Amino acid sequence: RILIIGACGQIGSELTFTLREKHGADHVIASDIREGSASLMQSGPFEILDATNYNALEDLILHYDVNEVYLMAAMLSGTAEKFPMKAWDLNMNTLFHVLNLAKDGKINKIFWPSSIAVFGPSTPKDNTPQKTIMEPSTVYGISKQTGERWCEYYFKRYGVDVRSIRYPGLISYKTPPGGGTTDYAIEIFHEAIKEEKYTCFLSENTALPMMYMDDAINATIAIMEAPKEQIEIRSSYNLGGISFTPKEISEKIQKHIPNFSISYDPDFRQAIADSWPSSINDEAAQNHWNWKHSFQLEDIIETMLNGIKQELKAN
Ligand code: VAH
Repeated sequence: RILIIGACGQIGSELTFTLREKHGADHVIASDIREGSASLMQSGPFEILDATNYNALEDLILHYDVNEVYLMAAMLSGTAEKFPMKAWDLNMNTLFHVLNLAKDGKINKIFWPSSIAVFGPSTPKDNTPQKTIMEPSTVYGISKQTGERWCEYYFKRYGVDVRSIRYPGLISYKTPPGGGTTDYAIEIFHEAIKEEKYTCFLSENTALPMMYMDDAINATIAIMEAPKEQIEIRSSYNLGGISFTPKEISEKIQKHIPNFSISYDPDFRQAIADSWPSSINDEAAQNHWNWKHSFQLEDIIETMLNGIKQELKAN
């Protein structure tokens, strides 16, 4: 069986639905520190789990005969700057627990998300290579860089089959944004529909790597289903997608919502965004496990606007 840790989160919730469709609801155990949406809770087995508690996690793994774990619980960049030690504890100890359970033979495959946040101000910003200088300047980025080192160590030393992707900013309408710096690209759609205006917490020319959630979910499943020998990189794979600025996306939204206006009031997250790349080279993922993203910016805009309007009608 599959266990998803952090199943109520931005990626975790959509991953849960997709894996349940693919493998059957009862094959996928969803878990989180708190309950999720009604649709998630009704879609299959759910367990409240504090994944920093090793014994609770081990009990769940053994009780449900879990052999594959997707560790999607983490504190994201914005919130992690407010609670550095809590972020370190959550992001690192959950990873150590899952890696050690695999080392002890209780799990045989792990997915662990890294992020373009592993890159820092000294990293080349455009078309950032898979292998390059990485001096992350955020708590979240440091935890992801360290996590990548441990994943590679557990693979090389103990043969743990852990696979990882450096996600760019992810955009979706099915779950609310969760404390990320890239989440302006989600908020802007909700505000454009509700208020026809948005105050952006990043400056207008802040280019960041972004991807629609469906592409990210497809990449996650593709890397997990690839034959072991194709996963040549056991730290984490760059995943590129597209790149845009708040100015570019707001101009495209205005084509759909002519009265939409945007203003800019950069906050502490501007420094986080400035430390990250503008675009990512993901040739390694393309070459090793046939990765290819499909959503372009226009597709993202249409999907988000239609999706939010449908959700508003449904509720
Ligand atoms: C964040 N959405 O903003 C996450 C992600 C690359 C950004 O890691 O923290």
